[in-house]
Amino acid sequence: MNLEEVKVLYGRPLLDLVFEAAQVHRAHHAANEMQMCTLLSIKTGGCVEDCKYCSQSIHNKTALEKETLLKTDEVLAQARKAKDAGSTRFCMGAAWRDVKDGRGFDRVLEMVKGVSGMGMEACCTLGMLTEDQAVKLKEAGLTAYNHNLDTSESFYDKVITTRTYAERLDTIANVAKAGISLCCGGILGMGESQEDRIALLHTLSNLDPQPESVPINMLVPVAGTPLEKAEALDIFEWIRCIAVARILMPKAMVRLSAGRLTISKEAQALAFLAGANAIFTGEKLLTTPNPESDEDFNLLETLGLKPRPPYKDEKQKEAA
Ligand code: SAM
Ligand code: DTB
Ligand code: SF4
Repeated sequence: MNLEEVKVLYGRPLLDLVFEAAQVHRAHHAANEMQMCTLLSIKTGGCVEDCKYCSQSIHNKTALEKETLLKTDEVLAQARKAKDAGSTRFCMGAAWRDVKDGRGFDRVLEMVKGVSGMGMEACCTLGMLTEDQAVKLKEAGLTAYNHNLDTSESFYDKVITTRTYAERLDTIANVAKAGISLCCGGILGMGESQEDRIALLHTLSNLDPQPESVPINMLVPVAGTPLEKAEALDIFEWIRCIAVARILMPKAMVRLSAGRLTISKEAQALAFLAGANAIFTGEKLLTTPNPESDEDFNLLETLGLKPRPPYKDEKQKEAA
């Protein structure tokens, strides 16, 4: 769809949108399946980028303690715990601007091998990536790489000045060239306009190929960041974005990412109806808290949602 068409779609009555999104969702996915993923920060803080929302940037005066790259054993022990708690995808995040070849990257490759060897889908988010590095990650068994556009191209420089939108798109292209699934989304509630949200959804849906996974983050306002006092986004605007993402990207996993802790169960249920079909479980995201696992399991049980098995897409392709 072109930008004008996305604008018209976005402006439709909310319940019409939710209804259409639910139909699209049911046509392309098992509607009562939810993908459960767990995040781990494998290298925390001290990041040179100036992302205005982030607890991990050296430009922001947050209370976060910096940590060096975790040991492989420690990461694999956490992955095992996540698996035992029902997660089927494990996502490892590093507060890096870009990946540097050498010992650190070699260790990440070991982690990816270990996680995929456990039968879990392995995902990484490590900052900018060259094509060669993407190929190495693919060979190590990586399922998906997360690299977000974060917001519209025109709002982007109000949020980040140390790397460009074009650089983000280059990394996204390198991931696609290596044959890794792309996980790419954005953050809502950073003070962007509705036009910015529309432009972000338009750009995401026109990526070729479309992302396999679209994380929708609601800003977690972190004390000491420039966005600490950002006005909270109306929850129905969040639902609207989820419905539009589902309609524009029918095959993607639409992932409720940061911000669920402050979103009511009822609003999350409406988001699931509007096509969201993946969540992060576990007490922590990367550096900020997430809902308690028990609460998530109770909600899924109440709604009759079942965990999605790992590697489902690949198995379906093999069987076809
Ligand atoms: N350093 C890498 C990068 O930026 O590409 C990977 C980790 S970074 C923390 C991954 C994503 O988390 C960001 O692109 C952003 O969309 C999201 N994120 C970070 N802090 C957030 C916050 N306070 N609220 C919502 N989303 C956030
Ligand atoms: C994404 O889009 N959201 C996740 C994942 N990709 C890596 C990270 C959310 C981070 C929230 C802030 C924090 O915990 O530091
Ligand atoms: Fe660094 Fe990623 Fe945080 Fe930006 S979002 S400051 S790149 S860790």
